[in-house]
Amino acid sequence: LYAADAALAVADEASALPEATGDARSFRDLILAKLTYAVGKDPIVARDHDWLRALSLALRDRIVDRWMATTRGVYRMGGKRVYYFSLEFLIGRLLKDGLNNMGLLGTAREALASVGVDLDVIAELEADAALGNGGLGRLAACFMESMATVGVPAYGYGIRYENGLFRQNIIDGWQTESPENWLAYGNPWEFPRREVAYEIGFGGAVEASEGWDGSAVHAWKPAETVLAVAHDTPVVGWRGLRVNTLRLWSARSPDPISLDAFNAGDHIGALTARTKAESISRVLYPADSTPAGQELRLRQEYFFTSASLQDLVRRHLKQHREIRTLAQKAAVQLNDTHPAIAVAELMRILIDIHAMSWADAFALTRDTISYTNHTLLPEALESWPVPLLERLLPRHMQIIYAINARVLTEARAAGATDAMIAAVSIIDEGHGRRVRMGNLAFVGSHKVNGVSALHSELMKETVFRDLNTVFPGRITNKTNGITPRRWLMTANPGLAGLLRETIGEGFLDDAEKLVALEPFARDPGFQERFAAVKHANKARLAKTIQQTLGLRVDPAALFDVQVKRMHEYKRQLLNILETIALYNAIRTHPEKDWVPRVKVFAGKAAASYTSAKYIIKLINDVAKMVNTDPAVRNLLKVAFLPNYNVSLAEVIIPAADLSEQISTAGMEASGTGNMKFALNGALTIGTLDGANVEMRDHVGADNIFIFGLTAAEVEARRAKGLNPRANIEADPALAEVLDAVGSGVFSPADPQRHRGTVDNLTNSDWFLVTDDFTSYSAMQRRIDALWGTPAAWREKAILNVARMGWFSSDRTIRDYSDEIWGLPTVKVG
Ligand code: CJB
Repeated sequence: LYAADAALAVADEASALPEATGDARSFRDLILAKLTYAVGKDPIVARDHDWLRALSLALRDRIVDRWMATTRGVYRMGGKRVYYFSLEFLIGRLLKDGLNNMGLLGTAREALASVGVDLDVIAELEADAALGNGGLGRLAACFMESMATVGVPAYGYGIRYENGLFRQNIIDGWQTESPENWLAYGNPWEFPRREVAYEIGFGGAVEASEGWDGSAVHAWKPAETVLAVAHDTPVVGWRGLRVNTLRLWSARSPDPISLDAFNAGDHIGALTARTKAESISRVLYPADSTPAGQELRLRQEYFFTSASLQDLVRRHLKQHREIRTLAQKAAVQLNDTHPAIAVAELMRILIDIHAMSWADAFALTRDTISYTNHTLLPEALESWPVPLLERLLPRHMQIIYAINARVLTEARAAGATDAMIAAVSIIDEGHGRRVRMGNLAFVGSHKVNGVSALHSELMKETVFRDLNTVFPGRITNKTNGITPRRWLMTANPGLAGLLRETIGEGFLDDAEKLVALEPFARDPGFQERFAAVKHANKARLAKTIQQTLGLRVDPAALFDVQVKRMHEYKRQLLNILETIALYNAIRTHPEKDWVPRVKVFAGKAAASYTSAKYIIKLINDVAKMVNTDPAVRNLLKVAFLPNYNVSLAEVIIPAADLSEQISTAGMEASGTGNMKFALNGALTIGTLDGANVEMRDHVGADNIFIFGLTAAEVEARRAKGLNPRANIEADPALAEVLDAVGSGVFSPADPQRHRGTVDNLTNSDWFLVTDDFTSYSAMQRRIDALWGTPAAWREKAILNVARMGWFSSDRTIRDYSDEIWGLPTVKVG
């Protein structure tokens, strides 16, 4: 091979390069062949990006072999497939995860070393695929990996956004947004399938006629058509045993250009229709828990839902010939309400295209679909104005009315009162007639799940109280999980290596085997090694902080971390206010034995979310003052790292000592960051919210720091009327902090800057920051005390790692398979 010879010549010259052996040698040859023939570069002049592409393509070849074997096997078995419908897949980088799952990490490292390339250096160049906003999107990515791991034949269906989540820049402490461009260097993982394209209609009218038996037949004649073109990415499971498909749709115009307009000299106008069509898959909506409310968003939702349903129905008919068996062969999981229009679209396909009766079609739809709810926040419950739906999807609006009429009849028969009828109705008559997508998803599903035990119970009492009465037993819980391949093995190779040496390899295949670590929790020798791994991870994060912020932090300090989307209910504000209280205390009592802390924050605010942006600014204002104040003598540092994403999370999480999970109880549906931190040996300070509750049950109440009001207490206080002024009066430290912030101590150039934030806390405080401040602060001081006894701290940290196995997304997927999808799973390893 010419390329190999050339590279070897290079290697010869640099005689210090190690020789590759065995598998590494053949993998090196594959990489060199890719570099030469697919990238078109001579190894002598290849740059890091070229090596990255060559390596990715080499790995992809190996994955594709398994992919085809899996796909063929699934077809031959003729069993059920899962279709995970999600508007978001926050997958991040794929190279290291793919290498790890294929067992090629060491091989690739050696192969590259033999040609003078450092795997870690080129891996950093891979774009971070941010096709999601936060937890919901990352959950979908973890689920895809776990489905491949536990042997659930699955397709993920979503949108191939050309621009993922915006880049966050911090300029003078303020967040600004710029477009993200993950496809700039191409995407080595995807296979465009130009031949797999579906027509997606919008607008127009419905023509009704009489069928052969006198029944009404409806034909929708859309005014506009857009093409959905498939792009497939293989998703490889642990040990490379099975590979599933992530199929993302890209929008194309059926008419790329209006030649008449072009020839008439209107060169821009000739492209208008195309631009409009393609705008559907242009950009991910930067909305997290707040509805975008734009027509384009509804178009995106229908676009990917319709394409996905058309695709799976086609696959089903091709293999099984008979539409009536759909629910036996296909389970459609709706990730939040974003694809809820699937209920009406599947009904349309079954009735209008396959001529099914209403009753049969509805039974089949319900048996096929299930729905996951991710939030109780009222502003996040999607609803669309009836006139908009009528205009954009006229046939679907008819179907929704018809579904609703039957649901309301059913509800009446079950004894529903007028108030209950109003609550279960798909149409909200109270706010200018809107279609409630949550209710549509609920009535069209056989199971509706929440994402933690607490959240699922609250669903029954709040958003879906009356629907739960009319359809008892439909709501179920599936506590979220995280994939330990990405969040332990590849993000924290130091810890994974130590665990392998200590308890063997069993935990790699079954995370619950991490319990074997328990006997080592108090072992001084093991504690030392465990602490050394943590220290190395902290040194790495310290380097990142130095490089991005020019701030020096000491890896020996307590690293106290809150990273997640910026949201008032997540209460980054509580954290920074307590940080200020600590700052004040250090200044007042410099003689005390303070524990050195580094406060790390990262997270994006939705572009339109003003109060969240002010919280970012406040954190940065505080950082500026604290970090340069000689009086604090390095006892406190504050770092806000810009542009939080999956790759940054992989650096931050393994380096944390303390994980902040401090949402107002009852408001965080589950959280998944909380699980990632604990699995990596951080202790949690948190409220009894979301999955924190179950984490406490698993790790033990002694090994987690729970403070603050419970969900029931929060509700009671809100019902009685909040009284932030009384809270502030009762805690002088809090009063001092609010005085300082409100009067501009941290913003001397603009003293009024944070007045609004303080006024809001003083006058309303919907998120109960002032109610929980005192207990939060007290808990932080207890944490300081524990830090002073390293053996006790380490014991708890090790027990967290040992007991977090249950939170593997493999367990979550097994639960979905058993209780919602009706599918078998396999043991790994
Ligand atoms: N979640 O990320 C989002 N976006 C939303 O619009 C609504 C909810 C989050 O989903 C995660 C996965 O279930 C949860 O862990 C998290 O609590 C929730 O906020």
